[in-house]
Amino acid sequence: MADQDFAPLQNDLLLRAAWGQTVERPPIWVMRQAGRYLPEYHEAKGNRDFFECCRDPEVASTLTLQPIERYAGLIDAAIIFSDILVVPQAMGMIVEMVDKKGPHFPNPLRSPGDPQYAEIMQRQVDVAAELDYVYKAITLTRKKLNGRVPLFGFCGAPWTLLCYMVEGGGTKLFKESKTWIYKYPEETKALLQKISEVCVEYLALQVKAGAQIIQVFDSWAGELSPASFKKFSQPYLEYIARNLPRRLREMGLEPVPMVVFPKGAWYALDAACNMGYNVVGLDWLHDPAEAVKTVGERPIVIQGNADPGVLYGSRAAITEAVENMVKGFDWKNRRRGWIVNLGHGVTPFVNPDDLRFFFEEIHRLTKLDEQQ
Ligand code: 1CP
Repeated sequence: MADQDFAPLQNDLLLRAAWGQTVERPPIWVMRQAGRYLPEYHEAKGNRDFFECCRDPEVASTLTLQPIERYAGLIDAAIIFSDILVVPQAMGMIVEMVDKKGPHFPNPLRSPGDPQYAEIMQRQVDVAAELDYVYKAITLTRKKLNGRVPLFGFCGAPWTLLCYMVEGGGTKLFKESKTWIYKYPEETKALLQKISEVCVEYLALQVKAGAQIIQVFDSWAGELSPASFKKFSQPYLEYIARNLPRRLREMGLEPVPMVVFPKGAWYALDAACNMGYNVVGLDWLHDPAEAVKTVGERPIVIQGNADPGVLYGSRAAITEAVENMVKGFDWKNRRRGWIVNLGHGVTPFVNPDDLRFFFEEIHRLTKLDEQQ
């Protein structure tokens, strides 16, 4: 697919902002904007298994569009309904989604001695065939969006995917992940490299299918020490940022803006600004004004970063959180360099009307005065 195969964008604010241009207002979207907090999500999903929804382009595109329809005119991007764990699946691992518990790998990669390790390292993953359903969902979603807002593609960062592959699911302890990096560093790096190569091809094929911007989610970056981040996350994030544009050129496709979200790795913000991405996502541990200072003169856009927990609070608390961002990111003076988001995904049980209020407050408080 090429861009001319789809309806022209009526709202390209997010793309202009992500390329670092001065814009009339900061674009807004939120991570996990499709999902469990929306009653229409549960209705559309019914009793279907989570991955069954991801694999059905009709269902995946319906779920992707739900927040766009509910918050029409208030948000500036859609993100394809899928999961970061489709990559380990494509690499040959079994992943199930257990209701109310999250992802579960019945047979995680416990050590480099596990015969699965050699299989994974040797297998040439057919990224086009294995993840064909994602590309179909992206193309169908682009058609259904009909130019309303741009569509994000995404993948998990190699480090975060490795955590899931070795832990077998969510964890608080990171026992297996830490065992891998501290006991088998070379085998860990080889696996991270393998995952990175799959990610580059996967993202390129998402762009080919119609994704207009991509985000790499390093949700577990903050579990690494600064020294370990340099060894086990940063080189692979850089590999993706370097090789995706190259791969897109080879495929005859235009480059797209690239976003990296190294959650929890506040110490790595300065490094993240030099990793080759256009946009760096911030979690809520960052002080916006400090982040702006760290970015300095570099042409890097920052995305974030209200505490998602504020959506459990009062309307006054939401207004205050928005005011803090508008002030901290110095929006009225800079008018560039900021994409509004939460510092992580919307959490379950958030009242969708409170999220609407958050969006409305952003619009209200970022309006430029007439004379500006
Ligand atoms: O609007 C959207 O953003 C929906 C698309 C989306 C994305 C971008 C989903 C749907 N998952 C993701 C990314 C994802 N998946 C990440 C990175 C972002 C983040 O840190 O939140 C991670 C870590 C996962 C793994 C995952 N999948 C978890 C977390 C488990 C843990 O370790 O804490 C969970 C609960 C899922 C399931 C999932 N993925 C998406 C949804 C809507 C759900 C819930 C499924 C359900 O219960 O119905």
